[in-house]
Amino acid sequence: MDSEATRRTFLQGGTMAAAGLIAGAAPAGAQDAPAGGGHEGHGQAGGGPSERPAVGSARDRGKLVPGFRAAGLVPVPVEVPDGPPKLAWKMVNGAKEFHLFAEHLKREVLPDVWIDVWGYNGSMPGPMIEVVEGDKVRIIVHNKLPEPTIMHWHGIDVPNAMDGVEGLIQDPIKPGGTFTYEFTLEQNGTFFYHTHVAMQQGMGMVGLFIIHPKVAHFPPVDRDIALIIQEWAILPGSTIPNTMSMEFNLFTLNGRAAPYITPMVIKQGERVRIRLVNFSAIDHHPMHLHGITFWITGTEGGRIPDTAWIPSNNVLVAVAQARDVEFVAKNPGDWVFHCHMFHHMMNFMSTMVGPMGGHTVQGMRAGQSSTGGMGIATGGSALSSEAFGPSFGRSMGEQTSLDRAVGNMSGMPGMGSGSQGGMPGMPGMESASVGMRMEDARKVPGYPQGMADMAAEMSEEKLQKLTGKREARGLRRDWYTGVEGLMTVVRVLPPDLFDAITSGKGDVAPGASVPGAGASPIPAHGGHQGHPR
Ligand SMILES: [Cu+2]
Repeated sequence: MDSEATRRTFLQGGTMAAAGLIAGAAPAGAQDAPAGGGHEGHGQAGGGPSERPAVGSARDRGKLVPGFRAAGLVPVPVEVPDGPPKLAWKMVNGAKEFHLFAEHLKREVLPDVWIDVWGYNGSMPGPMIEVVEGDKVRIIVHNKLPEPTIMHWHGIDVPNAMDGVEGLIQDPIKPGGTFTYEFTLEQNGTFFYHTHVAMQQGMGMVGLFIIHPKVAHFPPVDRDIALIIQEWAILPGSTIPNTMSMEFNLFTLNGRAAPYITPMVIKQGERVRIRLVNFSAIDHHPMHLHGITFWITGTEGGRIPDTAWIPSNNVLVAVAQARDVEFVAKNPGDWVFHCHMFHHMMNFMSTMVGPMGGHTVQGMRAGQSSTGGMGIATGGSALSSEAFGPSFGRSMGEQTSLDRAVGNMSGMPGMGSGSQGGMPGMPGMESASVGMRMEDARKVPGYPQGMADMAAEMSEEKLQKLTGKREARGLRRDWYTGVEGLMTVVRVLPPDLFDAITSGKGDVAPGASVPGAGASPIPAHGGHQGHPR
């Protein structure tokens, strides 16, 4: 089948199906409408303008629909948002020779928030090794850490002596020492390298190892993007991950937490592959894409035959797994792509809005009773002065304080309508969300559900680091207030807007990339005007 024709038909069919949906849509607020209402008009046999491609067909949800690139070519290089350049190699004695240096470094996970990690060649995650099936590789690992380390090639079918398990296979690489790994690659897919020392993994010692086929898989993708998921316990007042913790308060993609993760800027109509690697200690991450159905096309075992692909918009990536997903970016807009675990959609998640008392300055209160230590409220609402946050157990209450208790989005207490910086319990203060007096709002069970967050205290300098990126041009002004934790943005842009944004030239109005929404309103709260577009 002619691929260009397929693509055209698919895009056209998609538009018409969307129009059909709008025509047949149920009215707003129709929660109690009879089942089946509002769904006629698409997907019916017999043709018609609103017909969707048949389930199981090549065009089904864009399954085998190429983007702009012709089939039969070499694969496109993999992009690693926020990652370092891929690892350079030299051809030496018939092998691509790489050098990896294991070392301590600092990583800026959020604007001006630096944590101490271990990685490779000055970066965490380490630089991507990107090679081609059939390559012979020689990777020399240098240990610049003060303790022994080792290297494992996750998912790659290496000879046993190259497998990198200390004791079982080889001696660990001593501090100051090196070890040479050498093997030939006889597979393709999304793999990764990592230390096999468990606690070192928790310090960040991982990197991508992408093996391309010699000819791109069909349908060819225009964009191939890789993301490593990690989780961290950065306890109050510390910059060093607590690798013993089994609770985590910071989640990163390629070593950055949202909203500092760089959005993916896609031209409408491109076929996109996103490769996900989960290098978390104990958590799976259900990665959910809004607005676009993708196909799950690969695992850490390589390519899945297309007969076994699964359509989804949520791919569960368990610990140590890789998942490749592919989609045709036909639906324009700014779409979040995020872990759907509630606690992973925040940074420095705290106990329930707990007035933790600014312990980042004063230190965590120790020696509490079990009631106080667990943060059990005995005196009224969650915002009462008696309700201290927990001092041990699940507490991670970084960034929380009495003065700025909550504010995960505009309209939460502590943010918006001039209430910023106010004390939530202050008599007469209004809740910005409903115009209710705070003492009345506090009577609503469960209120408030906001968590302290980074956005609430962003300085202009920090905002510049988020919004000053070329990839952020044309986003709504307050975009970062809804993009937190393990979350990034897939920006699907019509070609003219794509060109305007990626060129970096001229003005792009805030909100231009949200079709139909119009320009961003003037921000209601001060301090955010004038930040770059
Ligand atoms: Cu998660």
